[in-house]
Amino acid sequence: MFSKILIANRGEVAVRVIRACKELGIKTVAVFSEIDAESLHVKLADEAVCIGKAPASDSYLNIPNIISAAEITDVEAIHPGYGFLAEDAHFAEICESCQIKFIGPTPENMRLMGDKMAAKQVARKAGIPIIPGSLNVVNSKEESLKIAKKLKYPVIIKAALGGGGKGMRICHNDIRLVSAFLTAQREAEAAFGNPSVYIEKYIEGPRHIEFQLLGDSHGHVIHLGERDCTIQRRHQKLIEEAPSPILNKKLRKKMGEVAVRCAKTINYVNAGTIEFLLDKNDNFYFMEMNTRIQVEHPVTEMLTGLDLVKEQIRIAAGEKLNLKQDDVNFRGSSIECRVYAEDPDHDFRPCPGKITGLNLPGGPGVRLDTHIYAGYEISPYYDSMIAKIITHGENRKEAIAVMQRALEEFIIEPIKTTVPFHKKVMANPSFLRGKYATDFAEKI
Ligand code: MV4
Repeated sequence: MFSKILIANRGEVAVRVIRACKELGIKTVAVFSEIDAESLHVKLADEAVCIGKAPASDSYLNIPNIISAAEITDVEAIHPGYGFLAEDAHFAEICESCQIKFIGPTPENMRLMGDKMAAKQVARKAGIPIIPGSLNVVNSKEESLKIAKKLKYPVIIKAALGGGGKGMRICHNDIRLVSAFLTAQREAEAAFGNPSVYIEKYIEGPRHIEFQLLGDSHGHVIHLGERDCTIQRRHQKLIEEAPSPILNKKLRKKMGEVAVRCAKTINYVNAGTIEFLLDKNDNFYFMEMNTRIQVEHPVTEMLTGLDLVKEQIRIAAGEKLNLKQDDVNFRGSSIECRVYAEDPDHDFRPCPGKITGLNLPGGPGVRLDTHIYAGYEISPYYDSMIAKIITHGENRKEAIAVMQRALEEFIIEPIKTTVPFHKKVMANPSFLRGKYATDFAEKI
């Protein structure tokens, strides 16, 4: 096992990884930007190294500075968290070439799944249904019109290196398609440095269901069930829950099996997630694979009693999974509400500032993953997510009741947050019945 790990991240996920390390008896090194000097992850780690100025490109994305910090502090491994360099195959390669273990999938795993069209073909070969669409990059508007004609409207344009909804465009007719095609190319170029886009049939009113996977370096892969992440706004997830209120046993078994098979065909190592779209007729389709620990991983941890970050570290250290598929137990129901520092009265724009008053929820069935504290100043430089409230109950109704109670306890001054939105959702009849689709958050 490693004796010292560097955490190449900030915020709640850096705190989360430090907690796992402490429990495993591993020393921790935090890295931080100049503006993050007073951050919780810096205070909790055994050592901390400043890696540059506030803009992420100068610090949390600055590979030479992070590798220098790792060399100076003599760590054996780097945990990238999520976001920043977590899915950067090049960074993982540099780590390995410096004899530092990257705690995550192989560079090959990341590169393959980062190419969304290549990923679809892998999934198809593993027996997962894929959404009908172009098999290759679409290079001209003429070609896009031809493909749309074959698929029939509505269609969706996606960036080849995209994911997470960035640069996506839904089109209902030829006129819109031509302009959307050119905009999508430009957006893809700006966001990913590559203008390649592809086209798919647009699935209307779907659910987003993802399966959590763990693979070790000895060829064993298991799944830890699904999370329903349908409630999103502008491709930002707001609420996740498990088990999904709309999956039956048979469908769950089938989706879990194909997800495992897909991961096995690419010799997938470490924690990963396969995202599916589920349509109104219970048809499921492969959407993409995320090659990292995800924000919403605590939902699965509450349900299974496992610690996914510890599993990641053990896998990276070369240990075998000490769990077989049948050993995974699922108990009750779990929900996560993401708290963003955003102002709902001003189109959900980020609401940074100093926290003068704070009460965080607790008590039975409540888990709080956060880096905030009274007196902390929320920076405008990074993601505006400031906390995750995760609740557990013996069933969905109880998990919701615990969440309603926890949301009442969450008090933060003078910051505007998504807490009022979550309170509204937890009292919404459609949500309570488990009946909602991807347009739910925009309509409520
Ligand atoms: C889709 C889709 C419908 N049809 N693809 C959104 C995030 C990214 N991973 C892909 N996304 C979608 N892809 C086809 N062919 C609908 C979405 C989508 C969505 C998916 C899950 C949750 C919320 C969503 C909101 C808008 C669009």
